[in-house]
Amino acid sequence: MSKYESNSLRNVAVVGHGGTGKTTLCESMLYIAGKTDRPGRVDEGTSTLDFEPEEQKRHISISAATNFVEWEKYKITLLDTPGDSNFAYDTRNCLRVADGVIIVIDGVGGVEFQTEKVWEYSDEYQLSRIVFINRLDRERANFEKSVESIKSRLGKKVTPIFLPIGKEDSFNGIIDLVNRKALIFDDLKGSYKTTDIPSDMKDAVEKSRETMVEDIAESDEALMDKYLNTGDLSDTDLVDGLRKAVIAGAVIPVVCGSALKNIGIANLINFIISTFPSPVDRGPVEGKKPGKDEKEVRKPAEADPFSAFVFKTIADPYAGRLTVFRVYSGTVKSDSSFYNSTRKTSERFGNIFYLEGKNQKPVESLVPGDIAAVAKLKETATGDTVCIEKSPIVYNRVIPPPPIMSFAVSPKSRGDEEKIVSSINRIIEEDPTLTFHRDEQTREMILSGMGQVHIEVSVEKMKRKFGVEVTLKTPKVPYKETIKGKTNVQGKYKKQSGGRGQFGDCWLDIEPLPRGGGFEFVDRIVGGVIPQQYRPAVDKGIVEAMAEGVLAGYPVVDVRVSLVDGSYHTVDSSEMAFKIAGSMGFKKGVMACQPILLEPIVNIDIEIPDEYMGDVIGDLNGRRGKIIGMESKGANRIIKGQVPLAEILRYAPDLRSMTSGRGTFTYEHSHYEEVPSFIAEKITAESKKEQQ
Ligand SMILES: Nc1nc2c(ncn2[C@@H]2O[C@H](COP(=O)(O)OP(=O)(O)OP(=O)(O)O)[C@@H](O)[C@H]2O)c(=O)[nH]1
Ligand SMILES: [Mg+2]
Repeated sequence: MSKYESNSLRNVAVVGHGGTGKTTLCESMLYIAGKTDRPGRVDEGTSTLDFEPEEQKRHISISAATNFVEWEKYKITLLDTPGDSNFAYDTRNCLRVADGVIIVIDGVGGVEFQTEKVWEYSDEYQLSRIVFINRLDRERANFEKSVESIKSRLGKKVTPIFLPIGKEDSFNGIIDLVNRKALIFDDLKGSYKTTDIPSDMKDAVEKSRETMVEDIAESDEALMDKYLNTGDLSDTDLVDGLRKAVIAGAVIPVVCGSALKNIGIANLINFIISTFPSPVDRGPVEGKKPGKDEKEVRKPAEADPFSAFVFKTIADPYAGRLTVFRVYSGTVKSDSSFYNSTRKTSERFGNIFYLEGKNQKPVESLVPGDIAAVAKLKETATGDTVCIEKSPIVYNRVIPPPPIMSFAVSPKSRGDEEKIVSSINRIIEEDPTLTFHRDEQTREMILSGMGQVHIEVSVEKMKRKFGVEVTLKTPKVPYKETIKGKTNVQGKYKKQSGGRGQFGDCWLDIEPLPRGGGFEFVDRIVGGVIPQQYRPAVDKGIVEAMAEGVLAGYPVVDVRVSLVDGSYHTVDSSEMAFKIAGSMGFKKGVMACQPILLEPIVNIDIEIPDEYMGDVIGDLNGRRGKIIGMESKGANRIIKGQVPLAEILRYAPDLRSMTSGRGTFTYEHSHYEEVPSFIAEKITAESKKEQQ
């Protein structure tokens, strides 16, 4: 039996802009709930949640981490997510399985761009939220301004439930508007004394309370009637009404505190329990029958067949793979067999445990809503559903965003290529936003991801976990070559010096094809001037010559070559001789056809707030980009354009700094276009240098 009932579970994702104090807030909750002896500190590397060396080195969260606190009969599972947009996929997966979300806002910075993003994600999953205005002890922190920024940028449904007492350095308590109590925190341990409301705050408190009561009353007709009749609501009405309103998404309460000074934390924990839905409150969840479009529903009940969703995978060099999942229905015990309905395979569950940061706490069985992990599953990956084979269901996964930045990776020590491939594959297991392929043309191993930090961190992880060191380089651009003119050319190969000679002779018509036309070989020989058996050899010789163009050694494309004439020798002619003749003729002919360089052009969609339009468009012009269209998306603009790949190899960090991190973009290959001659000259010269 699980120690908990589904009713007493709260699954809470802690999200927000980078550095707003999410991890510190979780550490503070762990400390206040008596789980740790002292609060873990991100900056000192003692956080139980930012436990990975890559996080400790940078003092940021890179990977979502899980821990839980017990409070009375409740178990609150905390999903501490990274704020950096490089790692937003992990954050989204946590939101996918959470029942409530705490949006942490910095009391100095107010709403920032990543706050808007996590707000959107929370809308997408229809999650109940609480906004926590943190870091109110900092200089220039301003509660009222922060609330204003939430109202203007995120929506009007927010209503303060706590007010801060004191400012900046002297911020030392909160007022609970529901019961009109002032709580003064006089040490850093989170303990507090309850006092009367300071006299200079009485008016402000009454005003804020009235707004809060109105907001809560408006969410429910019965409450509204009561409010209109009596002019107030009882504490119980407020608490119950608030819970309903938060679960329905009609009200978003704003609370405040200081995670670093443990102010307002116990109150936040109480508030989570009293307002956030349990898995049971969230009700049945929808999925599909495997491979079909038919709906399938599961209730958060132990009697329903077991189903769970995998939202995270951790590659551990020693313990193997760790799979983190949320149970949606039914129960599961350690040491049982299960069915992966996404991959249609069976998996054996060994020991199940709760995660406590990097530590694991074994648990015998789980109930609906529980979040837990299991080691050593063979095939199950992030986004998969596991369930009972007899009653299969597949839940929607979070689609990984397409990569936006690539690097060429090469081993630091020779002979490590094999190891690179296997360790990259293991890192990809835990992070599907990384992709890896070998470029056929440039022969480089390309690692792509969400930005520079993402790739750098992944490479550090590879070194730490699997002992492989690589160097990162900007990838080569897969240029191609083609021709603009036509010619008729002879390719002749003749070697007659005693014994059997070599003789092949062909006349070729070479002409350009439209972009994307590839290569066409046309046999127009009449009267058998070249016998049938030698003609395919000419084709082969040309294809070989096309692999390395005459300008800069890039593959030649978009040409048609017609074999129109030639001659042969009854004894000395061979396939080999005609192959060489074809290749010679082609190389010579291309020189006479105005060879040019082609470069890949990508379609790019850039989403930015309006105020950056001028800068971003100007910059795009500087990158030889063309703007094709413009669209609006909420308060943002989407610029649709085309730009040479060579110009956006480092666009991810550039756009980030141009827009203070608020711009995002995606791109995909579109087509090839001629490289302007002043650039082509440089590329040709460089490639000649390299070839030497
Ligand atoms: N003054 C003050 N500093 C705080 C408070 N909460 C967090 N910090 C500091 O803010 C910095 C960032 O805190 P984190 O907890 O790492 O923030 P985060 O939101 O988890 O950051 P990411 O996970 O990287 O997005 C650290 O230096 C914390 O010590 C607070 O209430 N007051
Ligand atoms: Mg963090």
